Amino acid sequence: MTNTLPTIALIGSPNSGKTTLFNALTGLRAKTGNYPGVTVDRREGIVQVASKGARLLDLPGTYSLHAISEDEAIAVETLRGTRPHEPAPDGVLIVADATTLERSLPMIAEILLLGRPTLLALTMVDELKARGGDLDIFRLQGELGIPVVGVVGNKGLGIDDLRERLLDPTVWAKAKNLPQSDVQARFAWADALLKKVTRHPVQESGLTRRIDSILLHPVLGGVIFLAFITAFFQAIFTWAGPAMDWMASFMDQSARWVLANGPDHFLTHMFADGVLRGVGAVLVFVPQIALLFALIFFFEASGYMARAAFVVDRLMGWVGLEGRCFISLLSSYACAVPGIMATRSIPSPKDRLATILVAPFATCSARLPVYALLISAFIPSTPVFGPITMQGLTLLGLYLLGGISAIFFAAIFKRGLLRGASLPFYLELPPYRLPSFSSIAIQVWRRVKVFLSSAGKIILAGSLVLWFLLNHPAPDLGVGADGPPSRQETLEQSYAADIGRALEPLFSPLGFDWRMNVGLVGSFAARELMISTMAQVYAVPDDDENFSGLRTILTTPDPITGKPPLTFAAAISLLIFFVYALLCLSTVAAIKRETGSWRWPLFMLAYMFAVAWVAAFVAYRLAL
Ligand SMILES: Nc1nc2c(ncn2[C@@H]2O[C@H](COP(=O)(O)OP(=O)(O)OP(=O)(O)O)[C@@H](O)[C@H]2O)c(=O)[nH]1
Ligand SMILES: [Mg+2]
Repeated sequence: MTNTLPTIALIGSPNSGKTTLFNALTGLRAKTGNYPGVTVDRREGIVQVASKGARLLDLPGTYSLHAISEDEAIAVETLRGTRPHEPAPDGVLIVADATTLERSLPMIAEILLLGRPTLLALTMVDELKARGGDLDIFRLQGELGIPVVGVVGNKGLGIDDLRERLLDPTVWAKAKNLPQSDVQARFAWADALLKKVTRHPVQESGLTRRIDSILLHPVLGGVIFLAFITAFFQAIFTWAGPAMDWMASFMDQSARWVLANGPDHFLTHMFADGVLRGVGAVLVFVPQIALLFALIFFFEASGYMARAAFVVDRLMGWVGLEGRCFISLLSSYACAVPGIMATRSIPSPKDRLATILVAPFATCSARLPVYALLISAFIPSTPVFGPITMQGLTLLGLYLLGGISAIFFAAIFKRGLLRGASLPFYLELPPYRLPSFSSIAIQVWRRVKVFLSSAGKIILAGSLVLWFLLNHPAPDLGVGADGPPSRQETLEQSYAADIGRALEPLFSPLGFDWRMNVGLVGSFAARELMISTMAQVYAVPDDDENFSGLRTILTTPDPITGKPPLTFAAAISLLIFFVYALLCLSTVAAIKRETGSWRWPLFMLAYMFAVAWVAAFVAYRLAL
């Protein structure tokens, strides 16, 4: 049935509110944000009134029908119907920000000249009013010869009216008053039109100007940016701590309860150790990851993201990368996959590739559990400055190390492999907006769901495979052995131990023992498996009465050998290895998709592994 529905494409400048409108019309929850270039791919949904329906296509924003970057090309090709296997849309819904109509009119003229059924939605009419502006929408409708609807997408105002009109074929008119096709005439037409429909011009937002004079200040801006991210990482530690401790203790108690009360069957052990301890060790990080995303989304939705891109553009100028590369690196701090996709908005192909080549150095949320566990085990929570502790600073240091390394390697690539002049950097600065709690909550919940479902699949499967490899073959008791084999004996003779030992020549210079090697193998599927491996190999002896979380276990000396399972130097080495190594199949797949061949993903796997090995080796030697 969906194939027979008419298709309507949403076209408009970046940050004009297309995705917000798309969500309001279809009930979907595609990602929005208050900076240009949030949407970089097409997405479709169904808009319905009673029995009538249409397919709605949300597209990346574009300033004209002459695309200069990959994301713009997607929008323009979809509109023109030049994408393979995709006919041109039946109708066009132009989305224009009412407060900056003058900037949209030249493209509106271009779209009208295509001669397709077209409708115009004017968004942000609330901001227009608040800033003293007034437009004569009837007049605009008459002049353009197409229906025009004013909406407030994020509050749902005008949406029902727009939906009715979208689905009523009688309102779809072909534009009558076509502008001329040459560029000059189009601009003149736009000017004249704007004069006719403007009742009151919109005022500059005083608040935005005042905030910008501080946040974009040449010196103060940089200082505030640094203070902001320091507070950010401290918050991740401080605020998420109690919830995580509670979850950790809950998971551990459940595993004990199952072992104590379940039948003595291998399934009981598999469930307690593989599922509850293995997956549970990863689930503990849900509060922290939710908080990380909440802070990032707040950052994106408030409008500070675009300013930070400017502040960093000044610092990154010498690298030869523009501020937009920073936006995609910053998105990579949530997850490298959307970060790599966000490079589509970078106009220069060489800058784009250089950004892809370093994006996985940005500290994605999958590293957070590993960092948080090792930091809480090995770094004291000594206060350093007010609420800032040594632990928060170490976390910040690791995040910065990732970011600085990304910029450093990008500079190397831009000077060698990808030499070329940079295009000048421009980025439209959106007004500051107070993000709504519900929109942030919705997006955080969506990310947590992704995390949970990946925990549900890769991490559950990985933990179970690990459980099997760690507990088989059952140890050979030999003649005269007394009692069942100890947990230690089982582990030492397991298949996992064989695999881990086979890797010793490669990893023992970094201070890793076979257990950590097993975790590293698992990390190639998902970084979180490192935690789940540790939870299983260093598992609490079943008779241990007091709950002592994984972090205590890692640092408590073994009664027999007198050494803790993980030494300080090995922990530092592991942290550094995780900063650099490309350990993520989804990222490798995304790089292949975006660069179109296996060449770059293989190159990245190799060079990032080499960097990780050398850096971890140096860190290990220094820490010793
Ligand atoms: N005040 C107000 N804000 C809006 C309205 N519509 C959207 N916004 C906000 O404007 C920002 C941009 O919205 P998006 O829907 O992501 O814009 P977009 O056109 O999809 O942007 P790109 O995908 O980057 O091209 C978000 O912060 C929205 O919350 C509106 O009608 N009024
Ligand atoms: Mg969008």
